[in-house]
Amino acid sequence: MPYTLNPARTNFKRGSTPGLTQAAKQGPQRRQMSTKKDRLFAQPLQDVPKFTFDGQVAAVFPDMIKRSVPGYSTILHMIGQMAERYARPGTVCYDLGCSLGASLLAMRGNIHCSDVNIIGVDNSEEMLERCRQIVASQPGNVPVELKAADITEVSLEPASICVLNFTLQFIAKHERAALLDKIARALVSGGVLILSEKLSFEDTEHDALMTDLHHDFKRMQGYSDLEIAQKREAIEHILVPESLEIHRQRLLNAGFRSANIWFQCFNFASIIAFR
Ligand code: GEK
Repeated sequence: MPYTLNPARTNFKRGSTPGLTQAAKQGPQRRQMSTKKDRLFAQPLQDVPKFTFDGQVAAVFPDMIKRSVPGYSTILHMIGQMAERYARPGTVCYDLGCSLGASLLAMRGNIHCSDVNIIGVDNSEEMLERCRQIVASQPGNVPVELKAADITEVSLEPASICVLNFTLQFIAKHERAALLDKIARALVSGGVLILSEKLSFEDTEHDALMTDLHHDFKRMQGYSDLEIAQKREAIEHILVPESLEIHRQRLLNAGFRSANIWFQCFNFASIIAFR
């Protein structure tokens, strides 16, 4: 069942909402920082379970993604900036694989044109439940609808912006082209896809260096070697990165007129593709 938020309920002035925690009053970034620290892989595990977006992950997700993905906060800010530029009246702005709604909140805070709807889609009920609470606690003028659905199955309305912020990497490789074809068909002329992904590199030496630098980044963020190793094992075959060349070719095949990198830090990058 999709969760539909009544815009009238979320259309309040910043700081004027009774009953919210101080962190909630200070905006999405501040509130998310107040969530639990990610210690999910801190203790030695006999059998490292396969990674899933369950309740435990949802509870620590803002801390986990911020300390695991270099540039994550910058990308969110820039998604807001791009939403301001590319959102069009009479269209939808999609956040596909929205998790706790960080990208859709970045869009909502920066869309100034009228008659725009934001739709967030995620197939983790636990993620979406927290997302619903966070979105309802934040001020905003643009209506937000949250759908519990598989993004490979959901049908898309005419859209000016689609965001896949580190989501495509979790979709089975053989389903990625069909998903991008569907997004390309939904986007209006001049519409954009923002596709952020962990990348692999054909040059094995460079690939190893980027992996090393990423692990250094995680150490600097306070993760231990054990946490890094166990998370890596848990996520193997679940998060499947591909090369920039493969991403670009697939986007061009789907009908995007261009697809170029606008952000990269080590093996994490974001592409902007135009219809
Ligand atoms: C952010 N975009 O913070 N259908 C729907 N959702 C899916 C599917 C699927 N088939 N597969 C995975 N997901 C967010 C971060 S996280 C990235 C996105 C990360 C969802 C999954 O439940 C999770 O919430 C999200 O995609 C990936 O800007 O954890 O590295």
